[in-house]
Amino acid sequence: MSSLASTVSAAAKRSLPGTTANQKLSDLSADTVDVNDSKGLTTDYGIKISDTDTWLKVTNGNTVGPNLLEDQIAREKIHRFDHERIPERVVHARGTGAHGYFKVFDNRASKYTFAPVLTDSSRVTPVFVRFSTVAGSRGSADTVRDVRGFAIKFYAQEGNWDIVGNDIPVFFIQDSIKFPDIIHAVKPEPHNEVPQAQSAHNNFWDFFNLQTETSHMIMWHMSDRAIPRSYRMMQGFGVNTFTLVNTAGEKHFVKFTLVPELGVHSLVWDEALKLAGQDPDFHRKDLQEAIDSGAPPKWTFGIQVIPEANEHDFDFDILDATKVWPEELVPFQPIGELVLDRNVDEFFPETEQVAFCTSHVVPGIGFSDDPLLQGRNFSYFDTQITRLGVNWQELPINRPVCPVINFNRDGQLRHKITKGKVNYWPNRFDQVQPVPAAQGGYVEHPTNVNGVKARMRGQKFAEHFNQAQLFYNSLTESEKLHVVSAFAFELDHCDDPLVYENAVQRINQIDGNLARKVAAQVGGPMPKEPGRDNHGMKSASLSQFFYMPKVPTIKSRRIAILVADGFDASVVQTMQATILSASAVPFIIGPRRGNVYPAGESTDNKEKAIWADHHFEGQRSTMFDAILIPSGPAHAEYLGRSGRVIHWVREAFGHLKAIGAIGEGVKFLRDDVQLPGIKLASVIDSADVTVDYGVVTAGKLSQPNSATDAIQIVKGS
Ligand code: HDE
Repeated sequence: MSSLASTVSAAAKRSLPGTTANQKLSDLSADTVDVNDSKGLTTDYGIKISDTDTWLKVTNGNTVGPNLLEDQIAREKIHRFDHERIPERVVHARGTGAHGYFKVFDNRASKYTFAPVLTDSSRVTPVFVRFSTVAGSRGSADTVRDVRGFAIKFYAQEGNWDIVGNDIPVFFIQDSIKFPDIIHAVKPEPHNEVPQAQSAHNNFWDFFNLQTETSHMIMWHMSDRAIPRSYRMMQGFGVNTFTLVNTAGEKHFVKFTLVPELGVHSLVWDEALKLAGQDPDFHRKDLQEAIDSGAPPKWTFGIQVIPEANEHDFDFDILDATKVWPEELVPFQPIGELVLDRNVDEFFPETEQVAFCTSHVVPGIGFSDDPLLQGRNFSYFDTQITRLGVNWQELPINRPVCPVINFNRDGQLRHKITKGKVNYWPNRFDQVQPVPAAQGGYVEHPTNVNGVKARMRGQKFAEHFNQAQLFYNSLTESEKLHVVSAFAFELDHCDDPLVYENAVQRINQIDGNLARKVAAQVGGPMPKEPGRDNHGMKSASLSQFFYMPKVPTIKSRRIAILVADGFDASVVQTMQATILSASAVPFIIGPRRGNVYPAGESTDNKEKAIWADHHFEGQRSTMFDAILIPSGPAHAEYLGRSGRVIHWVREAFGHLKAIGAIGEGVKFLRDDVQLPGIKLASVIDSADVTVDYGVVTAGKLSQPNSATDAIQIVKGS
């Protein structure tokens, strides 16, 4: 057995750590090698390598001559390196992924579909999910203002089913033929390839001005939805209208939606901007850390369903991807849950090579005449050929867990070897497999189609503003303020007056007040009258506050405890224990990475020291969800002398984060940080807790190791 083969089988035998085993993971393990199992370095063709550091040369003992082309080992190494890159995705190039599973609660969806993946509760369907931004290149930052991709591959027993969704329920355009235009407009401008991963530039806003169907989506794009706190805290939407068919042959239109267990949360814009430089991998690391630390993200999976006969009952076209189906009209029905519980072993073969296609559906699920979906069904299949080659469906991450057999053959990098004398159908061996399936095959729902060929859109597609207003009206006041600031930021980055002046006019067609607030900042002409009346209607589920978990939770949140030598050990221990008991993650931030000593302990007493995970200059408040400052006179005095630590706390306050302090920590807040207008506990013996604007303070914990005060502090309640 070659050394490669032996390492493959050793990896295949090893159970995969920290995860629920599933059929897809076992399937992948057959192709997984572990460098730790290797018996030594080899070439790609299996011979052992004794020297990987020096190219073969000519020498006379004293001097060394030129490299020899003969060195097949060196040539192979360089040649493989030269060809490591493949084209990045033309959109959604920046992303990250994880494995998990999907399970339905019961068979409640069988009213609508016979697809077992949606109706059989005894099944656990393996999934792979890839999250992404849209506009940026593969190496761009995670926290930019953008739509987020939420693509799911379900490895079902009947074949792969892909939902290639986003975190926003609508899209910019109605007809897929406009996709190259909107993407060219948002991507870096052609003359200078600027800006990277930004919609804040002339071309994007020029397109918005001229293509009014973008009105609804632009409102979502300017909202907090476009700067999520975490991939784990986003909704997921299939966006397009699909169909479901039940055993009686009845057809329903359907939209697929996922709701995160942790609620929908966002960064604030200043934080997102800073994180893009301070930690460009913020979302990627967040997902990986949560899974590794045993906090697997979970979503409720639900459907909105409209019977075929009711297709035309709405004042919008249900096949128009720039429209939501308001939940007041079409309720959200939860049917299952999706959990991500395993990180990838290697990014490239899994996350980079995974390929999703909207045309991948299983029996019981079908398409609609949604003109965006119809074009997508062509595009995804097509684009994989540029990226991965024609045999991309054979790649381990893409292949289904059910049998695949057919007469598709050959092409570059074909892996599979199929036995048999014929590769066509019908053939003289007509009882030989693979014959077309007698049952269980994919059958299109018989749908009557007649008419003349024409380049046109449905009549109701002509309305572009009602739902843009509906979305804006449904936001809370703070969400609305963020929309104003987002427009103002973006248009400030457009230097062509034609662009920002026209943009103000276009916003005025959505909402007059909004347009005036934006105009006041960006220098556009101040509109005198609204461009159209606002209908005033709202839909509760459009605001992200609608998704606050019923029981508030800090699960998986990152909480920084700022310490310097002389901190109060019992307070810090209580804080740490309380954070962990709430399934959140405490980090000690100190003057140095290493031991920090509590009050009364000398540097000789290492057992009493606490280990600081990071130092104040090494991290920033942006990377944490809340900040705690324990008591301890010397420690608080040190914090008060450090401009960086004061900035940590002021910045966290500016980003609306919970801040908690005890004893001398409160004194530090009052005298050094000087939070304006905030009520703080007076730093005396009192255990009373003062809460003001997310700042929670107390003179001391109410009793030794009191957990309740600390819980209140970490929750910022
Ligand atoms: Fe995509 N889109 N898209 N898109 N899209 C791609 O396919 C396309 C649209 C979405 O993590 C590409 O494999 C067209 C809507 C995600 O690998 C490409 C149209 C939605 C991903 C493509 C749309 C999406 C893509 C590029 C308009 C939300 C990343 C690489 C008709 C429902 C998937 C690839 C991943 C990727 C085409 C519009 C989501 C070029 C033509 C609407 C999440 O095929």
